[in-house]
Amino acid sequence: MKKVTTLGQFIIERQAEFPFAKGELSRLLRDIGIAAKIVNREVNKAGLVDILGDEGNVNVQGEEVKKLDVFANEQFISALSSGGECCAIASEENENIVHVSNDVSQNAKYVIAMDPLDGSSNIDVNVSIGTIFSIYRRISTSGHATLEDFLQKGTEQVAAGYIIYGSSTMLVYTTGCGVNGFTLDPSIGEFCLSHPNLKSPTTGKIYSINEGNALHFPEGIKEYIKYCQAEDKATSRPYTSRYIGSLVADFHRNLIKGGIYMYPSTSKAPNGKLRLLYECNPLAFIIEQAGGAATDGFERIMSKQISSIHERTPIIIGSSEMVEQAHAFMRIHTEVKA
Ligand code: P6P
Repeated sequence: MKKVTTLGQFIIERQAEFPFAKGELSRLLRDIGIAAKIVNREVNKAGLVDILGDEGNVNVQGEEVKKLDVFANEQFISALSSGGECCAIASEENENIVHVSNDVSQNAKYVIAMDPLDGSSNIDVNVSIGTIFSIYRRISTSGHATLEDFLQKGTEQVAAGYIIYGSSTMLVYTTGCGVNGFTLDPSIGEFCLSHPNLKSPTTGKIYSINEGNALHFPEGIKEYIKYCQAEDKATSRPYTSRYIGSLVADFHRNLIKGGIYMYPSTSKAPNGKLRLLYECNPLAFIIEQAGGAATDGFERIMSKQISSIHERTPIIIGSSEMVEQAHAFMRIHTEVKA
């Protein structure tokens, strides 16, 4: 009988990894795990109760808000607020920072940026969706958290992770000491260590991009896609095109199997679509810890200066050799243009 390590046991065993925390970060990760289980329960029965369909509102991004988005946002904010380790939250669902007002949390050391339910347009068609989170140590020393607490480079993250609500529900996170994956065992209601010290293959045969936007891609991306599609047995090409349209699902598959996900700038979206603070930076932290890479086509995602909490960025993320190959095409075609 293999030893089962729950998320809680693992966090305690690895406590020493958090040089600054006396247990606060551990409790923060515990609070996220609790909210994830509650959201998972609703996601799994979304088709059975009237929680599907549009809330009738639109979120700050101008996108239709599904009831499950609202529910997930509320659950994570509630769990993080009551846990007492987080003083403020930036969420895709909220235009401004959400300050945790209870006395305990006022002086908490950490702030969290999150996309509570990414890929929500897939909820009604039973496609995997996910939660993405990023944890920073606050810079401000007292009172309410400030925007500056959130506008830190991705290199300043103390932890990052995602939950994927798929054929099974997994929580994958890093604190900068490698990546570990936990699968929810519904029979005991615990996330159990299933993917210790996750490493991503240095290369792969899968490329993920919405080719419906192909006319508007930068030349370098167009040329890289042609490279992926060319016949070359020595490099296992043509690669396979896999695009679910749910970032966490596409990212997780590529993390495990090897592959590359691209959401480049287009003429319609000059800064791409995905959010730097609570989508790209946390996934960049994970992929780098797993041996992969994440850039905006020119610079490392985690080194980018950030100027607003909902700022978008182009992203190329996945197996290191594939990201480098895409970069080479971007460099050639940018130099040519320049
Ligand atoms: P498009 C979902 O809305 C999302 O934010 C990501 O989960 C997904 O990868 C991307 O947008 C899909 O965008 O423009 O290809 O539909």
